[in-house]
This record gives sequence, C-alpha cells and structure tokens, in this order.
Amino acid sequence: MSGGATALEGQVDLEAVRDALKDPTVRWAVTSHENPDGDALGSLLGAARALSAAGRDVVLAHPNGHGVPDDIAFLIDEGETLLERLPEDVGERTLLTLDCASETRLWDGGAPWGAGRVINVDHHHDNSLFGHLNIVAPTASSAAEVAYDLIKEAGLPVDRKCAEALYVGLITDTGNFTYSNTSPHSHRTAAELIGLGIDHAEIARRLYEQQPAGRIRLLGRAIERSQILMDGLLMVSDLRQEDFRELEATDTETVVEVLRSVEGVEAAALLRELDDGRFRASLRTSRPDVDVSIVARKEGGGGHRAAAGFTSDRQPAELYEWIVDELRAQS
Ligand SMILES: [Mn+2]
Repeated sequence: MSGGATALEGQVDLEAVRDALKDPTVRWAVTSHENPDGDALGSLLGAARALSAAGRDVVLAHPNGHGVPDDIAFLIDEGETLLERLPEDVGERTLLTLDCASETRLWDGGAPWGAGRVINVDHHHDNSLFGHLNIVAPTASSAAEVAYDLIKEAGLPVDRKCAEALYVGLITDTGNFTYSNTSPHSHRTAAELIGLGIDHAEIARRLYEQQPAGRIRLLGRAIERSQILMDGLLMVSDLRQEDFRELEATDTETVVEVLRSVEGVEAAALLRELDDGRFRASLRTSRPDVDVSIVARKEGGGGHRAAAGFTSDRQPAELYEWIVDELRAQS
C-alpha cells in the first residue's frame, strides 16, 4: 500500500469524472448500496453536500431511504430527504453511486436505471465496473476516502457537514483505524477532516456509545449459542426469528466482530434468520491470506477480503460445515 499517493493515481476515468464534478450544468442523483453502513451513508452525504455547497442541483436517493439504521441516521440533516426511488427526471441526471460493488446492491433493473450517465465511485476490489465512468480504488480504506480525494481534485467546497459525513465513512470502514486497510493517507484524510472543525469525539459517542439495549441482549444470546470450530480458529453463531421476538430486538450490529475478537479466533460467522426463513450470513476474518468475499460470492453474496456476507436457503448446521470446508480450502 503506497504511503503518500492518493488512490486516484492511474485511474483511467479520473479526468472525465473530475470534469463532470466541475461542470456546473451537470445535475446529479447521488446514491449508495442497500442496507447502508457508515461508509455508504457517509460517502453519499459527503459527496452530495460538496456538490450542493457548490450550487449544483442534487437529489439524494437510496433504496432504503426510509430505513437507515438508527446508529447512523443522526447524520441525515433535517431537510435532507433520501428518495427511495430515482427521480422521474433521472434521464437528465448523472447518477453517482458510492460504495457499491455491484449494481445488484441498488434498484432492480440494473445499471443505468434510466440515468443519463452513471459514475461508480468505490473501493471494493471486486467492483463489477457497472458505471459509464468508474473510479474504483481497492487500496483506499473507504468510499469516503475516495470521495474526499475526488472532491478535492474537482475543487468542490468541503464544509463541516460534508467533513462530518466523510469522517463517519472513514472511521467505520477502518474500524477506527485498526483494520489493515488503514493507510497513511487514511490518517491524513482524517487529519484534514478534523482540521475542518468537526466534533470527532461527539461523532464517536453517537456511533459507539449509544448502543440499544436490545442489541446487547442479542449479543448475549449469540455468545451463549456460539460454537468454536476448526480447533479454535472459527467462531460461529446464529440468531433466529424466535430470538428477535423474545428479546424484542433485531439489531445484530457488531455481534460478528465480537465473535472474531475472541482469543485464538481468526474467522467468525454470524447467521441471522430472515423473515422468510432464509439466513443472512456475515463473515469476518483477521487472516490476511484468507478472503471471505470468495466464500460469500460462491453463495451469491460479496464484500471485502476481511468482511463479507451472503444470503442462503440452507440451515445453520449445513452452512457451518460448508464454511469450514471453504476456509480449509483457502488455508
Ligand atoms: Mn465501504
């Protein structure tokens, strides 16, 4: 990973994307992947706020516009509406997608969803390059980091609200600068964003110290039910619809990270039963030579080397066996 350069170097479409961002006549729709995390929402809001502050016509759209998770929803300002569908006039707009590895993580129908042009800005190494123009930077920690570089490249203004959103993307995707995707450039980006006057301590408090009690009850249940496999290297657990009913909670955020943080554990899987009886799997690994996104993709999912997910019709016992086989095949 290079220490100094931004991840924009060598991007074939950089000039065209910069020109689009600089062009005052371009009208925008900005979006990010479904089931948004901090980076998805942070990069979406950061890019949209920079474009708005430059006087551009910007529409915010998101497949889960009304279902943003509580812990990141504080980022959305009053007066910022996330449309659940693309606007009628999307054919006259450029659709900017952030943090989306694949068009399947947006609306049905596939790219370009009727948009005049699609610009795909991302950092997933397996991005399917579905845009007319693509800036995909796998060495960047987060889509927010790429977005910030592009905003600066185009000379768009970064105000405090824009910086706040980008900072959330940066810290959530780097695990507060602890994951291996953290580079000197990530830290420099954070330093610049903090230099713009954001209240980073308050942001951290909003993100990490307001955990709903129900989430902690589910964490307890997941730990009770967990199993250690592969001689201690893999920790797995599952949460069922009956758990969600009994504990009156559905939020399983951070559970899989806790499983992965156990001494000796190098990979973790959490299976979460959906309404329809299928299971949503979250996979994590701390092993640099293991790529859990390969496992996830085999079952129709995706993600990063260290963090990935998929949805399956199979039941937990069978899935655990399969995950063990897949991980053995890699190491
Ligand atoms: Mn991301």
